Amino acid sequence: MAIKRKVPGVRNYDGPAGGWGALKATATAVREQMDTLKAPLTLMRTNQPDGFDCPGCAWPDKEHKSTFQFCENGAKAVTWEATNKRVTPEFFANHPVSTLLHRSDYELEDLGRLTHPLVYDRGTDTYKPVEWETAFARIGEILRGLKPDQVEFYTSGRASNEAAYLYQLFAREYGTNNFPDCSNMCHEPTSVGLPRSIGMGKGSVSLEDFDDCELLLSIGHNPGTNHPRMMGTLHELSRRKVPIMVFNPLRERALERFADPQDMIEMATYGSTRIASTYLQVKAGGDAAAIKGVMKALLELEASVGKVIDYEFIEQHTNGFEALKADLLATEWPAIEFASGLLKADMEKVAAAYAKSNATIVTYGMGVTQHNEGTANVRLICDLLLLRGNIGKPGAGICPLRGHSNVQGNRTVGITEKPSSSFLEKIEAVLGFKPPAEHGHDAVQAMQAMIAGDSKALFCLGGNFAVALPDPAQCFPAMNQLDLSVHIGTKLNRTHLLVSKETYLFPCLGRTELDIQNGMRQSITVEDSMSMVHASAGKLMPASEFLRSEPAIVAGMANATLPDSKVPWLELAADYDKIRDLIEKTVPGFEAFNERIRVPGGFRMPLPATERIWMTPSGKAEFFVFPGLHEDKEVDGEDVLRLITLRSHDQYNTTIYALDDRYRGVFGRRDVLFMNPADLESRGLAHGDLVDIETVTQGRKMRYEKITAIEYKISAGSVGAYYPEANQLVPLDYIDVDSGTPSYKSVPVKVMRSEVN
Ligand SMILES: Nc1nc2c(c(=O)[nH]1)N[C@H]1C(S)=C(S)[C@@H](COP(=O)(O)OP(=O)(O)OC[C@H]3O[C@@H](n4cnc5c(=O)[nH]c(N)nc54)[C@H](O)[C@@H]3O)O[C@H]1N2
Ligand SMILES: Nc1nc2c(c(=O)[nH]1)N[C@H]1C(S)=C(S)[C@@H](COP(=O)(O)OP(=O)(O)OC[C@H]3O[C@@H](n4cnc5c(=O)[nH]c(N)nc54)[C@H](O)[C@@H]3O)O[C@H]1N2
Ligand SMILES: [Mo]
Repeated sequence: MAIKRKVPGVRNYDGPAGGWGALKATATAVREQMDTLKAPLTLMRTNQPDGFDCPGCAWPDKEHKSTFQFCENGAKAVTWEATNKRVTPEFFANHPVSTLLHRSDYELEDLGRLTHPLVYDRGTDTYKPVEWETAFARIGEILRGLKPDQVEFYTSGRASNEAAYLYQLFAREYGTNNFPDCSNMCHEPTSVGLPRSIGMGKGSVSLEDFDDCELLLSIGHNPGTNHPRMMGTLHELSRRKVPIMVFNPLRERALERFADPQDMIEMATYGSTRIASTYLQVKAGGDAAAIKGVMKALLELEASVGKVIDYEFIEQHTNGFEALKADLLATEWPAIEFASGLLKADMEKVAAAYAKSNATIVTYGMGVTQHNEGTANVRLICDLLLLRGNIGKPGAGICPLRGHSNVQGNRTVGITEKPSSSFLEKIEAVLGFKPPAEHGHDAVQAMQAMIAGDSKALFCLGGNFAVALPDPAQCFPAMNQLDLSVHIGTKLNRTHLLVSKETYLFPCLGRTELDIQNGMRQSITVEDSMSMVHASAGKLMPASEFLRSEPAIVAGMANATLPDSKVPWLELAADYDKIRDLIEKTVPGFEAFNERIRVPGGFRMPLPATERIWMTPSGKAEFFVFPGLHEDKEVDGEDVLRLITLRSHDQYNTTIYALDDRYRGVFGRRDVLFMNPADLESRGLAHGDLVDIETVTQGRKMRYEKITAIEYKISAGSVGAYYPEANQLVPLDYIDVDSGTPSYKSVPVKVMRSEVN
């Protein structure tokens, strides 16, 4: 075999995930962003009972206990916000927007925290400071001249419950349900699929369930990077000898081996713990076939040894088992093997472990949801769990790993383009205005309406809307056509620079910062992945004296827009307890809200399925028959590969902290394409060759040119590249029809050698 060529910035990573490398990376993040004296205290306050909630991820903490939970990527999220760097009006005066657009996403956010409210000045092509009230008045004036359904209200899941609640009230009193949100690009298949199967749109497990669980199936998520606090739980499970079976096209180091920085002995001895007991490298989009295979093997086990299917549970609690069984029996093994990329023996092994386990948890992430059949995938996972009564019993259940730290809470308090009639009725009864009933736009629909010129204004409560969406070639110009765009953010990003006829950029307080309103320190609330609602209160001095809180900015805009409003906007923004009182009166599950968040750890939202109460139309959990074996629309052509777009270890969505992806062995660069050796070879390519990627679409040509192909442990037929760069290959209408979520994990592409000139 030929010796593998050396590729700059690409090398093997042999160590475990976590360990001393994680401590070193944390130290670097701190040194580059913060005053080293201030940093330790700030990090110690993360996720403490009286401190702030980590903005890094939505994994819960055990009773918000007081031992400091070390987490590398949590530390990056905190230091990124608590940075000493500032991007000031002087900077903006000297840097026209058109020149800033040449900077990378990494360079833009690295400029530091925004300090002043800004308005775009077309004459000089610069952002200039503006008075808050002047800006609000002008925004109100423009909005009063537009039809409400021409305006889009985007939310990124970092916003607090209080900010999100006021925001939806503002949009609804103004007259629209246009609520594109980051969830529409993320876990919408969970929010749509779970209610159909188990009668609620949220996960059913609590952190304590992991203590009783006997088998964990991890499908399509990368916790070492994206849910780092989950690694402590996985580490404990492995030490308890609980089998952890992973389905993932890529070999993710943290799912193989992890050294827990909390574990002194492991650290001192350079030891590590195996995580996955079985690692199944499915094809991208092969999970549906794989899960069907596991269920088919389970039926075969039932036929041979018996006592595998929980008939009592099925009889009492479910509908549709016979149809599922018939479908599984009719599906042939060779087709399952082909579509999943796994062997029958692999799926039988999982089925055997599953049959043995008295309590099984399935955790899943974007590898499941971001496919053409994302919603159906979620339902298939429910099928698997229902077959053995694994919902509504201790140690078992379904565990979607949410993205942003409060994305679940945003949905709970009303950020949805399809509100229920009971919620709207409550709003009318309590607030005294009639909110619109007609459904609004989700994220892709909002952008499509902007491209068509139908939508004229866009509000962004956080996030990086245009960059997070697919197809920048279409989305970026659409931003420029708008009459108005208004951004509430902490740091500068590309969406802010895609200016409209009038554009405002409002700097807000972050999670870590003191929020004083009317002389009183305020706290906000968030809901984690396991439906625990708790308070969070920042402690740091704000990045600038001109910042306002998100609730204050939203209330200010609403107050200036709606002269006859029924809502006492400024009173609410002056005391968040009053916002929580309104949430309590209009959203179920928030009884005694203000009292219960004063208890450390907060409280859990009601989750009927955990008590085997099924809020489906039939009153039972519903089995679902996944149509066929393919998660993604098939396309012709033998040399078609499936492109997975994913996150590096040094990024938070579109925020790039640094250019390394340590566990995958990539350093100082992001322009690589992970490929299986066989796929390289069959194209006459070698590790390190420059390639072009082209999307196989009927429409316009989409190409990503001159990217370096590297050999990687990824399943044959699947290739991987980093998001957001690879969004130029994802068509905007390439979605899961049920949920509207883009299929970012399965773009059909061809890979060819670049023409070097
Ligand atoms: N540090 C950090 N933390 C984060 C984020 C971040 O960017 N950085 N983002 C936050 C957000 S918003 C979210 S949604 C979550 C995202 O967390 P994840 O769900 O972990 O997201 P991805 O990085 O997109 O990784 C998806 C994983 O799925 C695998 N995969 C891809 N396609 C398939 C498939 O077809 N089948 C299977 N079985 N696996 C597949 C990939 O190899 C990868 O390991 O993390 C949140 N937390
Ligand atoms: N190709 C591809 N595309 C994807 C994905 C993928 O896997 N592949 N994943 C999708 C997913 S899961 C998601 S969730 C979306 C993410 O989409 P978004 O949520 O829109 O994007 P983020 O990158 O998280 O937003 C970063 C910006 O948020 C702002 N920000 C940070 N903290 C705060 C705060 O406290 N308050 C306010 N107001 N603003 C703040 C900063 O200005 C920062 O620039 O991207 C989606 N896009
Ligand atoms: Mo997400």
